[in-house]
Amino acid sequence: MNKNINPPIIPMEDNRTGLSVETLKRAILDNLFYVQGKFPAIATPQDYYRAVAYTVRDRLLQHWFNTSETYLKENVRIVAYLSSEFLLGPHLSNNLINLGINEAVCQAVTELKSDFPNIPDFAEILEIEEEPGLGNGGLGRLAACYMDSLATLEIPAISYGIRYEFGIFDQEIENGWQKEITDKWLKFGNPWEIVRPEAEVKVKWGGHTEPYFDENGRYQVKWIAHKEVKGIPYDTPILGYKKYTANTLRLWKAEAVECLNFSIFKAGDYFDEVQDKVDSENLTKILYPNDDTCFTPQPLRLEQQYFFVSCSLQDIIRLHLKYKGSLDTLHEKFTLQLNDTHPAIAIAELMHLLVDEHHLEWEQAWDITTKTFAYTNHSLLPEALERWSIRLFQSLLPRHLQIIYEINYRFLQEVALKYPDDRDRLRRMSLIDETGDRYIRMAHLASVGSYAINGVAALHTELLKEEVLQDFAQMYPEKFSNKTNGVTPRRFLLLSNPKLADLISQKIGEDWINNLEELRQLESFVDRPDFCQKWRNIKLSIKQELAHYIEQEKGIKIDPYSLFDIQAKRIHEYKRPHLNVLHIITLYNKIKANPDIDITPRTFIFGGKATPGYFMAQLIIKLINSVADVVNNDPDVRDRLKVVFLKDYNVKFAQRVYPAADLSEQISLAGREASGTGNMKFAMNGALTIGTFDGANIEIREAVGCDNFFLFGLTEEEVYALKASDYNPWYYYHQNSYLRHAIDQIGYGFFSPQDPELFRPLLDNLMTSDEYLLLVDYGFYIECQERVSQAYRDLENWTKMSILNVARIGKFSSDRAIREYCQEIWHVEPVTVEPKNYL
Ligand code: 26Q
Repeated sequence: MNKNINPPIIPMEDNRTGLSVETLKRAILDNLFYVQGKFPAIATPQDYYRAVAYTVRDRLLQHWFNTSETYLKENVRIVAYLSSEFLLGPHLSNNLINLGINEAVCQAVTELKSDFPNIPDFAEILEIEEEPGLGNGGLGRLAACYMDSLATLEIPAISYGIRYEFGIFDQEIENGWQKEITDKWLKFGNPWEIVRPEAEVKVKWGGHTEPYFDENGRYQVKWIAHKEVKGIPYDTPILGYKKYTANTLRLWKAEAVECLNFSIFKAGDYFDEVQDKVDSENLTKILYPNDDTCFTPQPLRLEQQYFFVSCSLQDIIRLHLKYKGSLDTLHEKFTLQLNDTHPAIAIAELMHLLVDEHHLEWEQAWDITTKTFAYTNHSLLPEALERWSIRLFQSLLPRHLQIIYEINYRFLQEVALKYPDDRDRLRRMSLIDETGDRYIRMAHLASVGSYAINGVAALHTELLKEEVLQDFAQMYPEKFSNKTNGVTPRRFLLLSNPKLADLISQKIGEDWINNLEELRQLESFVDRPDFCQKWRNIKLSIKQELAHYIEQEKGIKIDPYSLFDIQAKRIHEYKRPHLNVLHIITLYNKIKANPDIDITPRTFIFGGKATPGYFMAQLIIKLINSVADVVNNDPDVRDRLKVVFLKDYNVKFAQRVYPAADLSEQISLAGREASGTGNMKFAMNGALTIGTFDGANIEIREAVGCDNFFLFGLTEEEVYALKASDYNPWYYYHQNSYLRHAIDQIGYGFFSPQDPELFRPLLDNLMTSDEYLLLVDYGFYIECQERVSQAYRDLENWTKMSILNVARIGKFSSDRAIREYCQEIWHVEPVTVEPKNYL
């Protein structure tokens, strides 16, 4: 008898890497049981989210390890991106599309649902993820878009930042006012990070310095610090779109050093010691909800900056020495990008590490340092520039203060050599501001210590060279360049607007996802009525979804056929949401004066957080909500106007808002918005822009064509000239009866009958200084909005303009921006990572 001794081998996919639907189903249940410790009958939606998240993470781990291994083996040049903020948005959906397993995982969840009905729908699972809100706004989101592009373009990169336990606050609206709630993004843990305690580093503070002579008789300085904390790295993989490259985001958490000091114990200072431990751990507790309009020096913020910078530099040096050899080649193997001045203390820290710890000569250390760093500026407002008092520096970082003095001394000698007898220039360029109390000017430190300096839009870079950094641009013209911002089309089109993305791919294939310029092919479809109809239908269905959401959330019924006019961004006076409000009031008054007036129905949607303590911004939120109450409830309006303020605007929510917009409000005062990136995201989703001659608006208009962009308002030169003359808001007030009416209504309490004086501070501001020239631009804005209303009546033409906006938006991909950084600043090359099986 033929006996079969060996049982047949049934090929089975590995639970953690297999991609078939069957394997994914098994893996989800497996992770639910073995990682979450739950079985289906008792699992919560959160448990299921995590089981799916782990299932997805499992599938990218090999790529991640393999990427690091490839970089080390091939000894490649690496970009290290230093940023105090990373506004990442949810990981799960992004990783699903990057791995190309969205459909398979969706199907796996759906099939599991027939056995276990308590599993949430796939869409609900995606919604459960609490996004890591580790940033305030544009600057933090830019860092996240750039990481996406770096990985997708296969550029060797590592990003460093802070693992804030509490990210940007959650916003509630109570009685029209913003209320801040602590963000608890880590409440259920974070499945995307892996802690690496073995790579901890120590950071010290305070104390004093002592000179000494080393064994070779060389003068050295020792920093005797009095406090020390540990930095523990938490790593998150950042996968490229359909690539095997997974770069690392390394975020540092502060922890107290292990053992208490027993000599202090004996001295009875136990409680002081415990307090010290608590203080250390507080370091990375919270993200400062600050904005870029006004720099307020909070000592803990400087400690945070120094903490993450020191951790990151020590990490880089350790990696470099371990794999790449000696310190004199540091700048060849790494280039360090400073995302604004927040990490600029890195320049002094690298000098400290090279000179004091690794005993390089000053000149050699300075040579390495100035070949290592590059600096991006994000703001022109002089009052937003970071300045830290000498006193604070002396107590926190006494050695770094000495180093900065030394850098300054040598630098000013160079200035004096180049510009003899120009004392004023020396005063202007010094790293130390000595006009009153003495401060360190971080933008000057960054400019002197970096080999490249860039602005984030063409106008911004021009103004940077003419204004805030003029002297530096004269002295080092070769350092300066422009790198207009970009945004990732993966998150902000493919993921956020799947219907439009599908339609586009049906027509032109999928190449646009990695090469956004390909969208230009859509131009040939603008005259095809069936395509235009589909485009319009998609926009309508997304607007219906948002309308449905708004009705559920706020009980406000909105008309999906009305023009969706959206301003969603941080609330700042310079972004002028109150100009938008003046337009709403004007339309309202026109209806009141003539209830049968034929106006284009509009839904005004606002979203955005205001810095706590920034009273004027808080008052603007209250004003929007107060005007909404009046407009939405006045029967004369007959639903032709609706005003909605959507609470808690964040990345997740932004992804839902951009696709629903007909009109994108980009109405900052010319010369104030460095670039803006929301403007790009709206246009990428087919919204038309009403915008000023500011930031990247100018370049967007140039790209999409001036016929497809609603431009209004003063130019930067006109703003400059008007500010130089004696501008009087009253003149404009008296000139325009609609403006007068709207202002008077706000002033006498028409929108706040219970508290007629409520908006007085806002009004006083407008009528005394009107720093952002609302009264001047009001007339241009209203006239332009009238053109928008007329244009929206011709839906066919509007659709064409919408298509052309998308077709011509290619330049604003973060891939283009990153390619420019790679070629013109960093000089790094892509490195292909091949797939590899580790087990
Ligand atoms: C600084 C010191 C202390 C505490 C907080 C801060 C701080 C934090 C965040 C200062 C500034 C920021 C954020 C700035 C920011 O988001 N700027 C925006 O950057 C975008 C990306 O380049 C531009 O598009 C926007 O125009 C710019 O406003």
